[in-house]
Formats: sequence, structure tokens, C-alpha cells
Amino acid sequence: MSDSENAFVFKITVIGDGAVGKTSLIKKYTQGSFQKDYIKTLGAQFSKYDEEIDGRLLEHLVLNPETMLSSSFGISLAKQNLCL
Ligand SMILES: Nc1nc2c(ncn2[C@@H]2O[C@H](COP(=O)(O)OP(=O)(O)OP(=O)(O)O)[C@@H](O)[C@H]2O)c(=O)[nH]1
Ligand SMILES: [Mg+2]
Repeated sequence: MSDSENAFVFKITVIGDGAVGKTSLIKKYTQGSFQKDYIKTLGAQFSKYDEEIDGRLLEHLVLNPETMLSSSFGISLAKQNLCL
């Protein structure tokens, strides 16, 4: 079995109101670190995080669109994050 056949690929979009912690959540998950300073995400941020479980590769491709763009999904998030 080749590597690509053995892999699971998850495409994740994180949306939510501004300054609720979307970027922080992604950074903690993908890099294990936390940044106290607030820097608004402009445009979109893409991250990739790989993990191996039981010999299987799990690839996480994470899209973090700017808040203004994510609000175009038309979902009221009541100051919470939502991972799709
Ligand atoms: N105390 C605390 N602060 C947090 C937590 N998560 C994020 N923050 C802080 O909240 C602020 C905003 O975090 P971001 O992750 O930049 O928020 P965001 O949702 O990506 O914001 P936008 O890019 O503007 O949409 C930052 O100053 C973070 O340090 C948390 O779990 N606890
Ligand atoms: Mg952000």
C-alpha cells in the first residue's frame, strides 16, 4: 500500500466571530504554542498538520478565513468558534 493510499485527509474550515480565538485554537493544535498578542487574521490563513495513528497518516488541512469572509456563511455563532 502506498503512502497516499494509507492516508486520511481532513479539510477543516474554522469560522467564528472576530477575536474569539480561531487562530489561537489552530496554532495550539498545529504548533503547540499560544500567543497572547491579538493580530487579526487578514484574507485567509492555511495550515497543515500531520499525525500518525496506528500506522496511518492523518493529514489536516486547515482553512482560517478572515472574519468578514466567514460571516458570509450566514451563521450566527454567538461568540463561539465553529469547525466544519
Ligand atoms: N485567555 C485566553 N485568551 C485567548 C484564548 N484564545 C485566544 N485568546 C486571546 O484572544 C485574542 C484573540 O485571539 P485570536 O486567536 O487572534 O482570535 P481570532 O478569532 O482568530 O480573531 P480574528 O482573526 O480577528 O477573527 C488573542 O489576544 C488571544 O491571545 C483562550 O483560550 N484564553
Ligand atoms: Mg484569526
